[in-house]
Amino acid sequence: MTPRRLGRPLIRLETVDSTNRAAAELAGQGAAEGTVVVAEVQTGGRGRLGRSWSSPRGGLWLTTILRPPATAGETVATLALVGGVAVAEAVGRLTSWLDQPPEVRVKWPNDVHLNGRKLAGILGQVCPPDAVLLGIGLNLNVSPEELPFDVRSLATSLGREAGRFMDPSASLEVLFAELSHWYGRWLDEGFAPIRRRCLDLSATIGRPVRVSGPDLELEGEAVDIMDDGALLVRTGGRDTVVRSGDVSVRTQ
Ligand code: BT5
Repeated sequence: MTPRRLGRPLIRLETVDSTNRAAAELAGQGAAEGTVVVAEVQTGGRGRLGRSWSSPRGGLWLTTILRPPATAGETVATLALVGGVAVAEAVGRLTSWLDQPPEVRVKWPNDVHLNGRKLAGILGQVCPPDAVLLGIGLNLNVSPEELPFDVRSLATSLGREAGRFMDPSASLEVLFAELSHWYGRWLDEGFAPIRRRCLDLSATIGRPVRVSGPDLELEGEAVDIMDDGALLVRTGGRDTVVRSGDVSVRTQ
């Protein structure tokens, strides 16, 4: 396997509207694969589908420029899961010293949850002609009180769950090591190993879920993650392939 080191060069900004927007500009100027933009504060952090991402001081807000061999829809979907697995593995390493490490889960299509609350979100975007921007927002030392009221009760931070201040530079290094590892595997072996790890770490597989997407609403059981990163949901005897949308686990 060819080792690939993501996270160099590292461009540190104090305040920016969105690291994905800043990275798009750099990618357009030919920035190399692995270049990362990281900001202390984002004033216009973006989520999916036009949603916003709250980015006060204390979080890791960053975008990595990737130049994969293709930039089709499934590339972005599977790379978002590469990001999810890498974040989850990094969080696992950063909390392994605790007597009772928090439960880390990947929640399809682009979240990482810690003890049932949203810790991180991933935003994969194609940047024509040949780049993919992998945005990661991780609440490192953000206290939920600093987040908007409607987000607060659903979110958590690593510092809060670990019960101590998390060192940003050390945390970034662990995150880049995991991202480099899982992106390298994605390039060399395809999505299969990431899919397997996603299934192990999944918050949804085998659980009753509600899916709301741009063009569908359904309830069923999440049964699998497909080769192209889609989620398979079973309702009665019927399977539906879900390519985008939000999934919530139903409590019965
Ligand atoms: C995401 O979107 O979860 C992807 C978020 C990606 C953010 C990173 S930060 C660096 C890079 N630059 C950017 O501009 N973006 C990326 P989505 O699945 O659409 O979730 C958005 C929803 O998450 C919002 O509507 C809120 O409900 C919730 N949310 C917003 N800020 C949050 C936070 N800090 N922590 C937890 N949940 C949050």
